[in-house]
Amino acid sequence: MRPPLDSKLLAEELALTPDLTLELLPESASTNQVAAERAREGAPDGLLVVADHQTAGRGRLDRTWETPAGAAVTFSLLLRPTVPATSWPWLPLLTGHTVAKALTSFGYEARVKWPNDVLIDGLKVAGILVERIETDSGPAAVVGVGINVSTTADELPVPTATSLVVAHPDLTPTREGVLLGTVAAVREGYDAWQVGGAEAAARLASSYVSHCATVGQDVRVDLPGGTSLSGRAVDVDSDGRLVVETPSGVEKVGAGDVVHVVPE
Ligand code: BT5
Repeated sequence: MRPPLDSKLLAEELALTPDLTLELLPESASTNQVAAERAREGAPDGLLVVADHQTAGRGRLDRTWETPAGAAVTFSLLLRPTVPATSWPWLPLLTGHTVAKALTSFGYEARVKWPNDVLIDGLKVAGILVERIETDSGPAAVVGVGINVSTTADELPVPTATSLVVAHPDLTPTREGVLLGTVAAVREGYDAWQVGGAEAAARLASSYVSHCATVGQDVRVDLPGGTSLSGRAVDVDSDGRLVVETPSGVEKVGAGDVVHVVPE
């Protein structure tokens, strides 16, 4: 049995960050679901819902996120963005980018697969699900992040997954350290983007593109309805769409329109 998260340590560390409020749950079906409920009840920006064990984690398109008890970091950060609606598609990309940055600061070579999977050695170590929730006080964003920390190779749910311990057994960050470091990176990246206007948006876009594993790759993009397009991913445009050069011309795909992006 793995130890539970150190609630005292988390409370103490987060008390130093006045723009975050911790709700630590020993067990939860989905932190995104809890954060969405809190948003509808009027919870303010900065609520951080953490599950020590998440039992029915959600992915995109009704997919699931599976993590054994005590092995992962699973949290949702409630934000109330004031950026124009056209900038919202950047929020999941920003999250993946800043999670990768946090993991890099711990010593891992983490990269983002467009739009927001975080990879180490080409395998998925973290998944992100950003949901827009309509509330009485305006739209809220629930930024959900799951990171495989001490999950062993046998416990990984799919062959395309990895964990921090599998990727680099010599580095042994704690779940508390990964959680605090990641949340701080997301919050900091978000705050800079949220208040920084066009200049911050351009800086984020160029930093994202230079750290994105997908740009420069030959890919097949699977679209809803069973169709797909193949070509070279060459850029991410100002709306966060992946720009793909196909034999029949340039196509731009938004994250919401994509089922899978597969390297070819
Ligand atoms: C995601 O979806 O990757 C988003 C995952 C978000 C999870 C967080 S945890 C906290 C918060 N609360 C929630 O309920 N969710 C968020 P998607 O891109 O659809 O990828 C899902 C796919 O990843 C699955 O179909 C599996 O193939 C794979 N997968 C499932 N569990 C995984 C894991 N632990 N590690 C790596 N891959 C996994």
